Amino acid sequence: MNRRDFARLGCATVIGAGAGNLRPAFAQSLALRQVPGPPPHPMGATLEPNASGLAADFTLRIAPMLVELAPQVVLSTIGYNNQVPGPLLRMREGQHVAVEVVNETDVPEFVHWHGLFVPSDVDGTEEEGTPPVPPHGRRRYQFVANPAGSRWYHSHTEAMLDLHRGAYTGQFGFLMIDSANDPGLYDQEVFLALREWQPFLTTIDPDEERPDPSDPMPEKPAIPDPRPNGLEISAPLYSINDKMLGAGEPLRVRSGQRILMHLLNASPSQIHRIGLFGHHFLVIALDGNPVPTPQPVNLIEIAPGERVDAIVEMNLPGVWILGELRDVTRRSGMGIVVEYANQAQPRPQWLPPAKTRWDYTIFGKTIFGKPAPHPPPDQTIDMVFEKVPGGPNGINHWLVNGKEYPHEREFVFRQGRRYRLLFHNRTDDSHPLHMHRHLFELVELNGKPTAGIKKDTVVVPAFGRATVDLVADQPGLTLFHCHIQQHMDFGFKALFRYA
Ligand SMILES: [Cu+2]
Repeated sequence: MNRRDFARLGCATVIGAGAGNLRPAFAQSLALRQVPGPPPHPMGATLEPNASGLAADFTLRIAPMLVELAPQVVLSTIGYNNQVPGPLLRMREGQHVAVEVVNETDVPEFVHWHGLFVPSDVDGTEEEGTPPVPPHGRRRYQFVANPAGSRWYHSHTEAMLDLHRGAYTGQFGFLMIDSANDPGLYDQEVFLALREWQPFLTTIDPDEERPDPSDPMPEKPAIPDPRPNGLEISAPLYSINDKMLGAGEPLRVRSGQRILMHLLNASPSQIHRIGLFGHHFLVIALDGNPVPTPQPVNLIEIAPGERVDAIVEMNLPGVWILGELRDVTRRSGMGIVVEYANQAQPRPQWLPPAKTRWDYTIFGKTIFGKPAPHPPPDQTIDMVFEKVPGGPNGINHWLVNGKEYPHEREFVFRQGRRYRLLFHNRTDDSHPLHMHRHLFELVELNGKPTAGIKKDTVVVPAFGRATVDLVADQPGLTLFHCHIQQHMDFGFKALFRYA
């Protein structure tokens, strides 16, 4: 069975009832900030901060809901405030924020504030000791909004084999921390979350293109692992925000406009590549952090957990599809129509962008053509990642330095010290590695040096190597993991402690 057959199979299982009664959560609201103007309302029901001292600034209600991906394609999931993505939480840098979370489900939940510098007991993970939001209970998360940039929030609950929990649900949303220094050189601001739906287990690797054999693979073993691959997660349905390609409102633009796109991969499993024929994405920030050297690219690769902020200049009038490069993924929903004003021909066109490789290092800081130097680290920590193909239950299991989570005292930070982490990916998959509560700076990727790129999630390619620097300045338990939910659940995580 090929992937297209899977797509058909998946569609057949979708419940089709009730579509007529559902209001699309996005109703005509993708055209956002016109400059000058009020703050944007990309999620329809943006919650504005409340000035009162005692009331929460935001309230998130976790409850079962239906999401209408397209007419006759209605899924049952769990979401925040009955919308997918959840409400845009917009705040100012340095603002004290209280988020009241009400859990209307039967299971404990955790809300993680991805990319924020928050204490362990607020960060929203069981491993770091954050108390859960109890079933049919509530819990208030209070923190200072920091650092500025494109952040997001999502469920951090363990799912294991229950594909209706954690990142497999609709529990995710954008969280924007506005800096006072935002020059705002754009005409519209849009929020685009990439999503997979209806996950299922398969031995077919749903991953993006296979590694290019010409890629450096510094961690490739001399003798390949002969064990057959175990079960991984795939998906038959895709969307951008809550709509499959063609089912939602188009992104309406005018010639000459500059559109600021906030891209988020809120998917549980897959890396996605997005293109828009004839247009360039000027990448200005990665994971919400401004890059030293913004560069135009013709495609964006974005892994689960990552964000890319890019400005697209609208200079090729027509009706286009902004979408996933893989035909099956785009046709199964991952795309949005971009419509210039006054077009006679409304049929959207997809043409693949010129094929280029996504490379973080081109956005780095250079001095006389060379990457800026890094201060020497106080300590280097090697982290080796391995796969146990088809382990217990036929699921792949994952090892960090030879063992599955938990690790007792392997990873210890001392306050104020500078660490260099060397990620050795000895597996045939790419992994988006996420460090909680800290930012790190990319130092090297497969032997290619770079500087000045601050991220919280980095993709280490198959059999590849990445080096990052981090200053231990956020005391408290700190979770590190692969952002692919199944990998995290089956061993691919580690807890850093402060001495
Ligand atoms: Cu992984």
